[in-house]
Amino acid sequence: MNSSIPLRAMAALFFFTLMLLQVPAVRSADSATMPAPTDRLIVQMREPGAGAQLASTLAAVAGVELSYIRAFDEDTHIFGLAQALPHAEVEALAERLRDDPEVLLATPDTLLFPAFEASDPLYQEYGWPLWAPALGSYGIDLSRAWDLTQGDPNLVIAILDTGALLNHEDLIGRHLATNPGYDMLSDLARAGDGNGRDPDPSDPGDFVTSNEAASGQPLAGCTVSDSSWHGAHVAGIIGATANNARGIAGVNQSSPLLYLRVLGKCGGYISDIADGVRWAVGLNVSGLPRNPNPARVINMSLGGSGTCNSFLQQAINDANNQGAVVIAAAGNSNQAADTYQPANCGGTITVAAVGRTGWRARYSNYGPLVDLAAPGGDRSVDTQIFSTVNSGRTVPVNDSYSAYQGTSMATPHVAGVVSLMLAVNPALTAAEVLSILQATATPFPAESSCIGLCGAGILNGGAAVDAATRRAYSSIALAQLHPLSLHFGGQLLGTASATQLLTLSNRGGQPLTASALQFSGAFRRQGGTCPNQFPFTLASEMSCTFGVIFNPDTIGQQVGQVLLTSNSVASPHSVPLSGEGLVAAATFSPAALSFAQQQVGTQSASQRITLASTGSAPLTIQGITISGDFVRSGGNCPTTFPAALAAGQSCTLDVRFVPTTATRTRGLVSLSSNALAAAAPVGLFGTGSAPALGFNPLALTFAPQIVGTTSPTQSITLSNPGSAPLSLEALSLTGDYERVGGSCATSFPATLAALASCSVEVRFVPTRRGTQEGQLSLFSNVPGGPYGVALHGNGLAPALSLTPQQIHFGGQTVGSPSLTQTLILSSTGDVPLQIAALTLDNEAF
Ligand SMILES: [Ca+2]
Ligand SMILES: [Ca+2]
Ligand SMILES: [Ca+2]
Repeated sequence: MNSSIPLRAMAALFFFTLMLLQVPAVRSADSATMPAPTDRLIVQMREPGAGAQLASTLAAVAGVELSYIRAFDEDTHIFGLAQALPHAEVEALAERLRDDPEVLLATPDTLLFPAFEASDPLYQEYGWPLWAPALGSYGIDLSRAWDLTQGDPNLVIAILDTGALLNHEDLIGRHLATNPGYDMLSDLARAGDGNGRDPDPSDPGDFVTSNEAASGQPLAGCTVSDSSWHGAHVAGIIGATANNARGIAGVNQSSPLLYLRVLGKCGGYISDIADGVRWAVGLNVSGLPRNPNPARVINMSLGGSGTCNSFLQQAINDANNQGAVVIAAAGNSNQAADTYQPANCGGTITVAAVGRTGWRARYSNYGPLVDLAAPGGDRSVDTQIFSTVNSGRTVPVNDSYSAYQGTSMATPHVAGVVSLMLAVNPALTAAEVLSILQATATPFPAESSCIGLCGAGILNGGAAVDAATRRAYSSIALAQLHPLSLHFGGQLLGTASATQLLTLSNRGGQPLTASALQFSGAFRRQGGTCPNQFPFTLASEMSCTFGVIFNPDTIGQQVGQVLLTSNSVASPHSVPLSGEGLVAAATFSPAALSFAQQQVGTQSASQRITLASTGSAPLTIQGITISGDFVRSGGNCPTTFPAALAAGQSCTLDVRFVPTTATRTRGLVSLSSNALAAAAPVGLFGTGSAPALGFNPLALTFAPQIVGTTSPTQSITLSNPGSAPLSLEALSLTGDYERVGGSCATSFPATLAALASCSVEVRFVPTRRGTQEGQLSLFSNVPGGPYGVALHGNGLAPALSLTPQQIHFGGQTVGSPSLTQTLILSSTGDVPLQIAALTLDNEAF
């Protein structure tokens, strides 16, 4: 083996020189590049027989050492060379073998490779390949196709590639649980999973390390690279789960994916690929159990230079004869596809790649062998094609997504659409599929670099599936209800949803007679353009609409269906209906609030109530009322109505107690809303408190008192029989009365506690005679004041009167006395008159 090391290295060098310089092929005038070097030959003998004994015989014919690898068929065998040789040399050996009369056919067992170019995952918008074609964006109009079918669960799609990521989040469950496919790699070094062929097609990674590619190693001369996850990327384009809020959407949502692992590290042998084709369609492959789930669609996003290998061609013919449609990548070498296999094999639909703009992707092969083009991405003008991969650079690590470009990415778009065409019209042959694809293709935009070079146009999935449907149903009536289901979302109990339209179309060639439309569940018809009376007839290609509303009467998820009975094939047609009955509900917490005793006319501190919207529908609040001696003081609940509180949300109400009476009082916080059951109001409790004022006695009478003298003191008791402190603001006395003491405050303001009392000592100091009224007044916080005590007293004083007021004596002789006249002095006062002196102020009297 040591002697082969330099030869291997030289062979690899030779291969890459040819690739880089684009040297014309030795044997084929119209082949611009050479297939990769190989170390294997496929030889078909004229008679069946054990191949192992043929090795030495054929080695003598070929003039080189040959080892027996395995049986390809009962008459066909794979032989190994001592080292990989350039394709031309292996072809020369094959030609020598073909000259042997025992040999029917001999070819190099060429290596083929994934037809893609990976790149950094830079993508802002990656959905364009599936969108409807529009100026400047040439997608495949998948939504139109999906109106007709999302795939047939009984139709199998085979993917011949690097293997599967069976548990990728966007691919899990998309293969048959009992049959994920097969690992066809027979070469241990390329397989990388520790064995040869096995029933697990999982992709362990197709990375090539520098050690593996080193001189003398089995993969000597291979390009050192990270794992591509190419097979998973292709599988995602065909069948990644849509509408799962993850990753991407594949073209087909129902048909199982069957993985044939035929490419490993540094490509895969044509013999393994041909076996993969045969196994995929349920044909016998030497040494393997038969595939119990034959595929109708085969995707081959792979290839390599060279004319179509006859063994591969035979396998493709066999697959076609089994009814399978084979779709192959045109190749990425920017040259005519007739130099690239299996694109140049008969019985394949060969797919070139366009970028978003509908121009040929700069790498895409082209030419007369190309049947049509499909989105493959072109990083020089668009975002490439985004699909399912793994983040591992060698072995699998985490689910991931990445944007690749290539005819590898264009091909699965076609394979996916073909699977949808066969879902609506299983009778189509491969030739009919191709003719429909070409007839319905979107024309290349004006001046596109693809015109005349990339087949009939750009894949139009919507038009192709539609045409496949029409072809199937030209002689019958075919009712189609669109959309495939109606979802109404949440709807408040007892209310009707907005109307959604269901379109009835007659896709068949004969008149459709609709005889009944029945609803189940909380759904019913509401208008639409279809007649109200049944039966009615719809001509071919005509459509009308039924309006549908959801009017729930029970809470929670609800399903129903609309069932159309007609003369259509597959009648009755049903459309699932779904919706959720929602209810608004509200609760207050806590159930009651108790406030501390609060003085009348003052306000308490706030206490908080929480209002929660506990139903499944938004709570519409019509109002929040608070009764009794309570007021709202804040919180974030709405203050203007109506207002909405989303389901699950809550808000707060702050409430104060503002008593108006000194009693225990009760109030309520109540809600007016759309809640099905009214929220229990919150009880509010509090006791008002107030001061009171009492006097004892209520009036005070003093004994008569001589003016200018001071009476004995009398006591007035002032009491607060209330429940709040009494504020004493001032105490005043009017009249001839004065305060001389007592326990009540003497400076103001002052406070008299609830249930306390004090005294005021008062005396009477009359300044004049007679009745003297006075008042003790108390100014306080008791409403309606001031209140007071009336004071009564009587001032006493002496008085006199003289009668008459004047005395006249008349003329009188000097020296002689007059007659006596009498002057009467009377004591007219309240007390005895004390006479201190009586004087006359003229000596003549
Ligand atoms: Ca294996
Ligand atoms: Ca395996
Ligand atoms: Ca998805």
